[in-house]
Amino acid sequence: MDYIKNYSLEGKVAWITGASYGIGFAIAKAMAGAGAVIVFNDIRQELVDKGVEAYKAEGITAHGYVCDVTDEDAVNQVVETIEKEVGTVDILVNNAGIIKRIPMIEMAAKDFRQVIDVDLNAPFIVSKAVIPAMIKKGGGKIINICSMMSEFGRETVSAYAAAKGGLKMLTRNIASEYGEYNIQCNGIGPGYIATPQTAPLREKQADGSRHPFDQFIVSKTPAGRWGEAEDLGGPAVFLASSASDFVNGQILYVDGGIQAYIGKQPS
Ligand code: NAP
Ligand code: GCO
Repeated sequence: MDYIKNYSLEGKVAWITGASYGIGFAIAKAMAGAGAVIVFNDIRQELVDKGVEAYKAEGITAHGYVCDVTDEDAVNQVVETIEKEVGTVDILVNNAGIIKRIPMIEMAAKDFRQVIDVDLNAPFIVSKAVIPAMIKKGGGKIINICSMMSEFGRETVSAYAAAKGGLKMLTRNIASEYGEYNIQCNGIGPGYIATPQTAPLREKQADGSRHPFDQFIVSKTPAGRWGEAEDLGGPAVFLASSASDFVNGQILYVDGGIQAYIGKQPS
């Protein structure tokens, strides 16, 4: 039997939120490579247009929509449009996310709320919008992009850690509540990945030396490097495919081993 077929996404519609670039873009590329039809959204038309071009450069005809994932009416509208223009969403990747690195006692409540809104409320809104059609269709896959901050805290990321910790439990609750409808909901917990979101943590210092956080992460990661967005493609295809039909409510950490390692003694 051709076992690799279990990893095929042929004929599936995959919606990766906020996937004009970064991790979402890499996951969409991998899913397209496994046969999925790609749908993505971003907040601004120019970013959607840029994203469509970027996918085209990879030989992918992606369907792009302008949609702020925190806006429930806009999300419900775009789901209706996707279902008309592309088809029922079989695979949802709640990828869109923001971070604000501010010491907690200096953080304005509105900033805290905005991070929670994008990183936790939006996955609730988008999942709620696609689950009814998944139930009608006989099943579906939801993948929430969690984080190491679903498990750990660190200075200046209180809102983000609270959101990603909540997203871990939302993942488990969707798995619990909708597993009987053949819907599997799992999370991917990336380690430290080289994308625009983490660019400030890798910026060269004035004297040309590496950012202290860059050195810290590399010394804490057995793989001895930052992750690339492409490192997440394979795990995402696995969780989107029938090869993972009995995997539910799990967070798959893709972190180069950072959570297993005490860290290299500073030289
Ligand atoms: P990124 O480069 O900042 O990309 C985030 C994407 O989300 C952008 O396309 C952004 O669009 C979109 N987005 C933000 N707010 C949105 C909204 N309200 N509606 C629609 N789209 C929105 O981040 P990334 O590094 O690729 O991260 C992607 C996901 O992985 C996030 O959930 C992040 O928390 C998570 N993650 C990242 C890392 C890492 O090390 N990079 C590690 C663990 C988890 P705009 O450009 O229009 O804002
Ligand atoms: C930070 C980073 C991390 C990564 C990621 C780690 O400031 O600590 O942005 O939060 O984005 O979430 O898994």
